[in-house]
Amino acid sequence: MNSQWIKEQFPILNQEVNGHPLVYLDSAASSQKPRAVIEAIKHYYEWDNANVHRGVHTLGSRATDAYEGAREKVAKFIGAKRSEEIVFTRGTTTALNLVASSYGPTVINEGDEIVITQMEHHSNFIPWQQLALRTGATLKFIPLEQDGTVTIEAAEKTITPKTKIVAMAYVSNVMGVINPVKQIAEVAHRNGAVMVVDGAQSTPHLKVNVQDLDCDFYTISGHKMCGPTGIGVLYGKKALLSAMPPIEFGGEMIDDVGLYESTWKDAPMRFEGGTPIIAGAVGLGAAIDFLTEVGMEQIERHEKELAGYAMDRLSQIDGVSIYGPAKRQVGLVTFNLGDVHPHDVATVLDSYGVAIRAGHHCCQPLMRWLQVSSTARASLYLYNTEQDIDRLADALVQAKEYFA
Ligand code: C6P
Repeated sequence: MNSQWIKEQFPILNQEVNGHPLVYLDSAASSQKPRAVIEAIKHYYEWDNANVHRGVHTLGSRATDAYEGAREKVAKFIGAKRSEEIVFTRGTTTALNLVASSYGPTVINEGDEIVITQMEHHSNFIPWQQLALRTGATLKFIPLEQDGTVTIEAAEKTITPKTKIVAMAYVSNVMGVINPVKQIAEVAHRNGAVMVVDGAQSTPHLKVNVQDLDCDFYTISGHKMCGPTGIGVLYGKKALLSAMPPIEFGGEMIDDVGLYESTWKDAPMRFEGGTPIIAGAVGLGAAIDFLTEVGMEQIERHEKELAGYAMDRLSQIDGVSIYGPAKRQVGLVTFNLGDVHPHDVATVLDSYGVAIRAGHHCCQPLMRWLQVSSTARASLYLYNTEQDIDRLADALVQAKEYFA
């Protein structure tokens, strides 16, 4: 990877924060945007802006082509069989809630089981918890190993013929692990359950193929993969999406509206009522072009190497405790510095121009499992370099001295 060229593509990185060149290590919360994405959105608003699927005028057709073109790009990027399996949403949160609210009640009855893990982000936790509460189903957890990983053996023991839904993150936003979702999907299917994969943290960093994973649903947040905020994706197998009822009603999702009854378009349109997030989809399409040009395998390799370097540097600092397995699979390091509150650590780091996240990372059940209330987290992306890690380590040493 040409680090210099990549960094130059992200104008926001070329600035000083608190008198220091910015080091952005909070990409798991939201990634930065390359020039190509910013330009694509600008071009759309300057030349093509109109509503989609409605007007017959030229701008309407251009906007529709751009929007549907983005859907095709997403389908290809994640290896879906066809673009009708791609529903545009606001993000992973909306996508997971759509599955829980629409698909959930069609299969879950009292006594059934929904299986998740304790490492799930609240977006992949609360929708299932609430569905279980509404229906009288049992929420079960695949137990985590000591290092915070999930094993296929543990999944085998938890998933039973009563299980109707298994939901799990492909990549944890705290533990820095890749979960064996392909193998767990196989266990789910053997027991007659569907597999829902939260892809918020995997799609930006790994080459993903939903057909190879054989998951039934898969979710994406555009803003974590160089795209704009407000756009995401629910992938669903065609037969499942077509059998699901819509949960939002309005323009363009209908087939025929009668006085007392109505019928719906097929998926994905039935889930995209109202004016959709057109510029967001265009921006996501541009992000996919950019990531494809750089190469997902290259990005994955670069981040893994950098994560190893970050683990080496941080573990050499006395008083730093790192959570998750010793060997990093993805570019994410979650840690604490002695008993200093992570918000204080993040504030001192910010004064050196280093941006990290501190808090519970929307994973309170996992924090309980780790027996901490919050942590600091440095998360990497394709634009980070070893120098960025050195700056993080140096700032942490300063923070340590400051609090001592
Ligand atoms: N995690 C983080 O800093 P949305 O907000 O809908 O784009 O994504 C939600 C979400 C779902 N699953 C996982 C694994 C996630 O990491 C996230 C978002 C951010 O870790 C913001 S809380």
